[in-house]
Amino acid sequence: MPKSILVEPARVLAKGTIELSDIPINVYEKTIEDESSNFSPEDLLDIFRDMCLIREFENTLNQIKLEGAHRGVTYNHRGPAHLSIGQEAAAVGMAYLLGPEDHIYGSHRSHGEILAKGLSASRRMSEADLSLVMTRSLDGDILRPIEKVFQGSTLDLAQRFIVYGAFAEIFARETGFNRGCGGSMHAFFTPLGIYPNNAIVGGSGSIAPGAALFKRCNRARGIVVANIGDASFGCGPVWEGISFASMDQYRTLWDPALGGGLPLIFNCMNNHYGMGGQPNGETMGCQFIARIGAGVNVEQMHAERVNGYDPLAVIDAFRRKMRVLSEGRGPALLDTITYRISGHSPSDASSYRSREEIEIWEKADSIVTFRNKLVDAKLFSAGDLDETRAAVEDTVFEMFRLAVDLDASPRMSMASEFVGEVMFSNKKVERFADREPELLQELSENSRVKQIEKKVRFGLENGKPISKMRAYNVRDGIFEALLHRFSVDPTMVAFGEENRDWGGAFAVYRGLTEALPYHRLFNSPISEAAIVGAAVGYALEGGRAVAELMYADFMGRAGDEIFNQLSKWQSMSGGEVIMPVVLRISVGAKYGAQHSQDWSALAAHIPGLKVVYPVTPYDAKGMMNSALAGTDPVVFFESQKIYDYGELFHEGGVPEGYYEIDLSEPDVKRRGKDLTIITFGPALYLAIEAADELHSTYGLSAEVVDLRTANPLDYEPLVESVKKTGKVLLATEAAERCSVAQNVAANLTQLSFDSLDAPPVVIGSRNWITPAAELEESFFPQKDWLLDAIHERILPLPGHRPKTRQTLGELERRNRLGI
Ligand SMILES: Cc1ncc(C[n+]2csc(CCOP(=O)(O)OP(=O)(O)O)c2C)c(N)n1
Ligand SMILES: [Mg+2]
Repeated sequence: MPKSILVEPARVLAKGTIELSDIPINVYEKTIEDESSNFSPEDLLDIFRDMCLIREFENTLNQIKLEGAHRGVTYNHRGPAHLSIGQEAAAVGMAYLLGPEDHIYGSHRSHGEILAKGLSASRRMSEADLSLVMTRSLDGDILRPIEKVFQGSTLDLAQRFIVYGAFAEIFARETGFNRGCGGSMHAFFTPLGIYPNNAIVGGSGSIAPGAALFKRCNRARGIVVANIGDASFGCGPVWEGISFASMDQYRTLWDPALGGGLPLIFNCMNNHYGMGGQPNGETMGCQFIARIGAGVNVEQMHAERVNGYDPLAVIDAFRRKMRVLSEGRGPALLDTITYRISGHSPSDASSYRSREEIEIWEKADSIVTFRNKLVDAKLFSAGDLDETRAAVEDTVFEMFRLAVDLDASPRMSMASEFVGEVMFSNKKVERFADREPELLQELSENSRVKQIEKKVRFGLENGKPISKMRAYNVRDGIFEALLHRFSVDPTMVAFGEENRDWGGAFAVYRGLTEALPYHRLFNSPISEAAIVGAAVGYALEGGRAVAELMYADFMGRAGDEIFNQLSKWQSMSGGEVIMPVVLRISVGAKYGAQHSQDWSALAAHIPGLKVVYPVTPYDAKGMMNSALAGTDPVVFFESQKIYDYGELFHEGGVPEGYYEIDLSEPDVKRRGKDLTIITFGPALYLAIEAADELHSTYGLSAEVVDLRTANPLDYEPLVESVKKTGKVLLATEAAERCSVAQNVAANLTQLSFDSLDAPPVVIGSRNWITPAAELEESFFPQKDWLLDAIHERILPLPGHRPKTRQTLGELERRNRLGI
């Protein structure tokens, strides 16, 4: 059933004005006395202590970066340290109300947020739970060195655990939160609700909405906070994330029982600077980040500016925004004003700001101001607070000393393959939750299921292809695999552009609209970065996501999300998180230069992605089944040319039941002995045509091997084939230069050198733009190109007269010209 949001001329053409409401600016004006019902003196002391702890943590790093020593302990920290001295009140205020079920995502400058969140979450946990977190995390490796130097209460131990885990991570120790695989800009620790911090400015802006989506779709407790800088509001993915997070459908079309708008706060840590550029007055035009809310939705994202130099003002704002989120009226936007007294990094000479400016903010120091407030309110004496501060500084120092000690806190050995081992999780998970998957109908009632039932699951009858109407095709294979997993894993969701009523960009999802509630299959905004980013956030939270990009050509729009986020969080977590995302990417043709490129090589080049390209219904179903049962990010390329192809290779056709195909295995599609043709993508069908002609005209039998996958890739079947034939041609529809086929050719040259009669030859598309549909034959490889290349460079074909230029001279010429 299509949704019904009627578009009426009378309404959309009616005269009027858009009314905006006032955006509050620094409205908090309560005194400590006014807040007495919200905070006990101990609570206020905790806030003070946490701010001091963060300041000392950052001071320590500043000292060792600038002077190579702190309190007599020398240390050379080679990596970065983006410090947040001055931003402590904003961090502590942000975290104060959050428990372990509330999840924060952050930026490259998030040490303070991590510490504040860890401390706040630990205070909100039972001793037993907190102990479990510490003893179980990394098999106790973080805790063990601390226990050797400290015995005390669980909460005091937790304080040390948080400081030590963060220091050790920054110093690349095995005992760090992420075994040193994350480092300063990426440290995180999910058991306390501290999710990835991102060295890509604004990176969390597209990921956090997916985390909040998980909370809604799975009715999980807690909220999500995206802590991002003021300059990050210039980033496209941040705007896309905001747009994804504020879609009307959460409240208009989704089951109200899910809770409405996303429980997400975009919290701008507004320190007034990028590195040296100033969003306010120079690089942006909004003057107030809070103003952005006015352009987003009717509720203006409940945006407001908050005094982030007063922790209580920030807590007050969070309390009010959290109420808004709990009413299903999220997302919210906070413009939390703060100031970075430290440089962007310790080497920053602050050439972009005056000494006077820094001094004014130093005078307004939030820690001193808060201390004086507590003293003025007669809650604590100055002496008490100074003692508290000194004690916490000592604790930070002890943990620093422990973290730099190579015996207590070793680094991973250089010879270790650990990083390699955590690139992929390689697990299988049937379902990520035990509840019944939500479906709108019995699957046997589904129109698409019924339609497929009538199809013929093998594409040949008496050796001849059957009609496209009757043949079970590639689309059906992908559909069946998806439907299976939707019916098994209740956490599984799919989204992308035109995914619902339209049936997915190329009708793979047709029928799913009837079967799935809105929140399991929905249309996203045209925001490729947010689509992939949200899938990443969703998976980090513990669910399975399928995201779709309409064309490979749009990968650029989601470049960071594919190349830096989807691919890297498993390994940057030190193997602590998994990334069960399937990113379906359709490869086009006939649509010219910006809609017809095969960019599989871009994905294959990036460590941390599995990259597959099945081109038969049997392979599509089996490989999608594997991708959807696994825990790794799989970029799943699909060719638009062959969506409606029947199964021509797998005898017996495509099984009705469930089966998996190993994602690393190439497949011999036709046996032969004289020559191997290796294909990637739909070039398989071209290779079959060429093999037919080699046989009929030249009496040669070619073995055709379909790679099916670019990474991981088991070379053994390829090496075996080449051992037999001694000759190999590779064919791909991707532009030839730096293609997956070129990489395989290079490796085969090494692996099969002794078997080869000639170097492997790669035939791909020209290194041009894809021309108009009518001219595509000059661009995509054709049968003659393959035959001519074999003749010129591998095995002279008796009597063959080349129709195209495939000589070595031509290869050189093209490369010289760069085309
Ligand atoms: C995508 C991207 N562009 C540029 C950079 C380099 N860079 C690192 S921090 C930074 C400024 C970020 O400013 P803001 O978002 O306000 O955060 P702040 O540093 O002030 O905390 C820049 C440009 C980056 N890391 N990522
Ligand atoms: Mg900034």
